[in-house]
Amino acid sequence: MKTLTDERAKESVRVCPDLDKVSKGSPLRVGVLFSGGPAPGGNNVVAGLFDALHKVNKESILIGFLGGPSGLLEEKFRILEKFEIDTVRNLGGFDLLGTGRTKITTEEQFALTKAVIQKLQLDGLVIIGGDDSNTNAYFIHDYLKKNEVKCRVIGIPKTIDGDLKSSEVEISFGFDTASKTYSEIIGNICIDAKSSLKYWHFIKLMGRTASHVTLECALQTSPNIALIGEEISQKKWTLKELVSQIADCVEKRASLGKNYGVILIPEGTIEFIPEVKVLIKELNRLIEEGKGTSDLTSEAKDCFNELPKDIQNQLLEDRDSHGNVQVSHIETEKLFSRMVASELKRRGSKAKFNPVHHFFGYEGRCSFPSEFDANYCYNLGYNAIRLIQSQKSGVMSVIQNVAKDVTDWKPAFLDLEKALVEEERGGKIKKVIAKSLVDLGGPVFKAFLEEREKNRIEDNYKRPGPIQFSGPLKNLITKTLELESF
Ligand code: FBP
Repeated sequence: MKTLTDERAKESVRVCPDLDKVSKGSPLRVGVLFSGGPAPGGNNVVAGLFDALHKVNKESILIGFLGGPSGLLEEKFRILEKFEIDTVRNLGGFDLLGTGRTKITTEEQFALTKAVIQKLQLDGLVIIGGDDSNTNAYFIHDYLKKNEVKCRVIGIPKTIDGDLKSSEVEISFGFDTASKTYSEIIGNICIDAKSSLKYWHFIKLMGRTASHVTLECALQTSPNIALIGEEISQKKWTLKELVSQIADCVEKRASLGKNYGVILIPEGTIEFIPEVKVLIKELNRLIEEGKGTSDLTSEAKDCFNELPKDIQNQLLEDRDSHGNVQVSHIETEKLFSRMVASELKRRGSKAKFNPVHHFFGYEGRCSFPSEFDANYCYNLGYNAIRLIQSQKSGVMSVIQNVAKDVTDWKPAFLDLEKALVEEERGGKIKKVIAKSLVDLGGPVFKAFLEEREKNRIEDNYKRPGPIQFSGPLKNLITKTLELESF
């Protein structure tokens, strides 16, 4: 029986004209690893690497490290063969190799990395990851350079969060597919809300810090409310103020006979609310020092005590490898709906309020990559080999002009050292690649503002439908990329 999966894997991708010119040369040995959360298109980066390597020389070898950066440290790897890559082309998932969040930071880890690279005689190492992983790529490059190891280190911009971008890097891969995947489901929920007429849908969306995914989904679907973390931070809206804004909308709609609605909440919201931000910062420090909530300052304690018990417990859960709260584990959608219910009760409101909760995150990270991500990722991988061939190291593989047709795409690179800025991390000043947050003066947020007020009251819901792989709409790009590029 034919399956969509098998058929999709057989489809060809498009390479931009400048990349077709990979020159023949001696065989190369290149290692690759995934780092951080999965994002649709990773397999096509690997396929691009593999095909370009074999175009350089049929004897070239691509080595995949298993389980993320720890695979490199622990020498867990596999030589990748054409037959297995052919089964995953154009398909989502990082399961070909697995991924992980280990960071290579200590002298011992750098020395181990160097030893493994030398043992495997690698000409190049490709790190497919987000801002932290690309920061790590720079420091691995720096260590190898100082130790005169001739292995080129190349980063690939990955994250569904869309926060690894700049004037040089127009978009991270995975954002296009993930936001379209969520938008399809949100659009369906909007229409269900308008059909069933009785539910308020509180939808939390992934995006560790930045609200790009929520903003894109809001433009695609026109929900009644979409919170944008960056705006909350700029306007210093408190939790109470936000709850009050939502309760106002619920009451206003109820007065028009609409006891339903849809609200989008970026998972990072919690860390943008000023008093919760202070609380989280204090909790992070206390947890690191092995202390408890009794040591919170009175301001932080007040905020903590206002939160429902389960949210309090979630805030006390284990931190990620960078010492951060794992925002994807905090049920912000429930926090808001409960506080709105209490606020409506406090006001003696007659509005009928039946909340339903959703979290869309993991289900968007391994979906079939859109036509955009499939092509983009393949070109990023292909370009990485060209960069290794031209002796570039400590750079990110970049493809520019991507809002246009593939024939107009331009391969380039970003010097990672130039992208580093100093930031406080875990109480220390560190050089990192900064996350790109939503620009409140930018065209995307402005487009959102144009619709915001009327969407609160009117039902302007849009349903973008599923991602298309053929036909006239297969090359649709995100509104974010469209608005930022023209
Ligand atoms: P990356 O930045 O590594 O691409 O990961 C992004 C992300 O999907 C966030 O949206 C989310 O908060 C986080 O990963 C979840 O991480 P985990 O997979 O460790 O639960």
